[in-house]
Amino acid sequence: MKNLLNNNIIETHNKKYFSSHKRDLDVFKNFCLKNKLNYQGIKKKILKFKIALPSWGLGTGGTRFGRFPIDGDPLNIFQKIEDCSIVNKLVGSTPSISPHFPWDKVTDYVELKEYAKSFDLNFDLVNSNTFQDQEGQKYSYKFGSLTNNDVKIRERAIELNLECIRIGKILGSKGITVWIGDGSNFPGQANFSKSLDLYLKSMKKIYEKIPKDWKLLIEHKPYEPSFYSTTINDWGTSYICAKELGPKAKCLVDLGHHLPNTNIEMIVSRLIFLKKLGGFHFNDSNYGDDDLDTGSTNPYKLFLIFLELLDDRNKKDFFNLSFMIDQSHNVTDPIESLILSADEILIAYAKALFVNKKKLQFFQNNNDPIGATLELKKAYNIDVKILLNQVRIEKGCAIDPKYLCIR
Ligand code: PSV
Ligand code: MN
Repeated sequence: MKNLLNNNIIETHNKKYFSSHKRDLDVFKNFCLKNKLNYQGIKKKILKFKIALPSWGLGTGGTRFGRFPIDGDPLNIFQKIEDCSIVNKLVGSTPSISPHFPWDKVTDYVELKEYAKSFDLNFDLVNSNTFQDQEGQKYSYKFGSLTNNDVKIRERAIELNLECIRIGKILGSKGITVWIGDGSNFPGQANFSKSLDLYLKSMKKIYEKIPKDWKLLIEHKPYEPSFYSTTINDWGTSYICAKELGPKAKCLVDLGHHLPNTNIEMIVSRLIFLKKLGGFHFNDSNYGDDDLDTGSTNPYKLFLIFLELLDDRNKKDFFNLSFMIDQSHNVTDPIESLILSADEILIAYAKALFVNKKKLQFFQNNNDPIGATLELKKAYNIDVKILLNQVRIEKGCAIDPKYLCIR
């Protein structure tokens, strides 16, 4: 397997921290024993947990007000794969990459798959971009894609999604995420029902071509680029469409795609209840799709989301969900941001695994809000860092890659 990391960087780093880690691990194991916490069982689940990296997250992000590229920005999908391999070598929980087309278009997809494989990486869900025009594009998406009034433009957008499916099959992907920016910017500009009807008609044509073992994920978002109305604006609309399309269609929750203070954990619970939760785009948000790094501002919410994901109703499906990071790195080195974000996701997951469900249910059944909330805090306040360090050691990764980001 190819390795782009500087010689011995992991070994040197691990040597430095290994003896203190061993001491801390003993203390942590004793703590688990004393408190009847299932250390081995929880470690096993964390070892199994995988997060996909977004190909577009490896380049420096930006806003419409500007972009500040850094040295070493990857120029193409091959270089993005190389950067993903560095992240995964260090953290061990991100073995796949989610490509976006046409951004990541190449001439030979077999070669692309092989290139990823040479770094022990594979391809996660494919994504279609019908929210931007590409150079020389005959039909414009300015007034929408799958819901455009013009049948030729709708057909073009459908065709791009079908092309993504064809590419995804070669890459070994098992699904596609469809996010469209369609909507309107002025009251009266669009007929809401007509847009939704056109969306469903277009999506049915895409759904027909979804392979048996694939999933089609619908991603909702309340606004941007459409600022007055968006066709697939919320989880309810996403659910209605997924239900109408069929069993292979599910809903994807991008954490940033909600209005401020939305109870996202409850949305997660609803979609689990309705058997339509398909996947996640992790990031953090203060206002709305501001693409902050995962867990950077609201780690407790992330923990509450994982708690819902660990609901008994989701037991069978948990590991079939597609977990992915989707954030824009405007002021940081994307590699460092992704390392930290992967860690934050595992921290939230581990803490949620430590919640004593039986006790929680007891407090719930006895109408004891303080008891219930303290039970959550008890788990949330456990320092799971040592456990995650141990997981990384067992995977041959860096004990704590965060320290490599500190200068
Ligand atoms: C839209 O804001 C989004 O979250 C969708 O997932 C896109 O595919 C992605 O960002 C890239 O722009
Ligand atoms: Mn997203």
